[in-house]
Amino acid sequence: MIIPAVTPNATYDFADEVRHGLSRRGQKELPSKYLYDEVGSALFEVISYLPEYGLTRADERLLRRYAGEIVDRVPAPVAVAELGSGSGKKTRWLLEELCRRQRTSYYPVEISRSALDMCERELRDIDAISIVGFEREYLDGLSEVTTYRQKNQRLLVLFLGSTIGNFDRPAGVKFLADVRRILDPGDFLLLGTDLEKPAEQLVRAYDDELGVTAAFNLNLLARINRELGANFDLSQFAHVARINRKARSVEMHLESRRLQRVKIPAARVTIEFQEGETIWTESSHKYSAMEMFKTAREAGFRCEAQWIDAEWPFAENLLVAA
Ligand code: AVI
Repeated sequence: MIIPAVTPNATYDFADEVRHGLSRRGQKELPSKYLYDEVGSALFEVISYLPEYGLTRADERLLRRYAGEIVDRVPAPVAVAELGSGSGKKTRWLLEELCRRQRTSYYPVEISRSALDMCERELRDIDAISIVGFEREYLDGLSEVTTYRQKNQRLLVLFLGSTIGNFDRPAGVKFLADVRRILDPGDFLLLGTDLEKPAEQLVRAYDDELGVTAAFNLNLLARINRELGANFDLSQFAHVARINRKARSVEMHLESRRLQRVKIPAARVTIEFQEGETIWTESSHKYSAMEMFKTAREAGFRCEAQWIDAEWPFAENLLVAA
């Protein structure tokens, strides 16, 4: 079952954020959450298979290998909420392990309806599972999930795939603290974080040879054309992946190849781009393994255990609400 979005004004919000992000003085920006429409979600799924981008496979390897250990640390009865479930494929390992021990309610929370549908199709064959998806922003969805939990049930919240890395560091801590406020003491958060790696490896991961990440990034302009009636000429923008050493992140930008003007009727603006000017569309922050212990404390959690992938440095951190 899927609880659909309650916001009838989704197109209006998109137009508003596009106008706001592109009319700024200085660096133009678009929120990375808009990368994930139906086409973007499908392209991200392809990215997860690219040899250059090992993040999703590392995440899945850890969950497959340590599902038993992770579940051992979370006393039953437990319900599972997942923030940004994506296709749900890597969550299967944890859910199967849990469902062998108890009947399990699983609550994926996603703003992308197509990802929720994909996730439900992927996981509904697991024995002893019930799935209720929420088409919501993460925190709104999680608050609603808590109204479904039974009295003695703990909540295990999954925030996998290093999606936390798409927030800047202070915003990441704030987000975790907001999650903590929704939870009860003793609830769990399993948090996936991509670890630091050499710059060249990161640039290759975010600017792959086949151009899938470039298409993923450019699709944001195509989406603005489709949904807001804009006239972006995609051939006049180039995908760029850059390292930001100070922020310890990789940034994705779309760089204008020439001086040009773009009309976005539903956002009631015309935007001028200088040659070489960029739109910043996403940051992926990378972490040290130790830093999560401190970050967890700052947000009101305790990091109880950590599992690290040897092939592609990535950590699964099990946090307990203090
Ligand atoms: C979803 N998120 C954690 C991915 C990342 O690595 O930041 C999105 C992505 N962007 C480009 N490639 C993948």
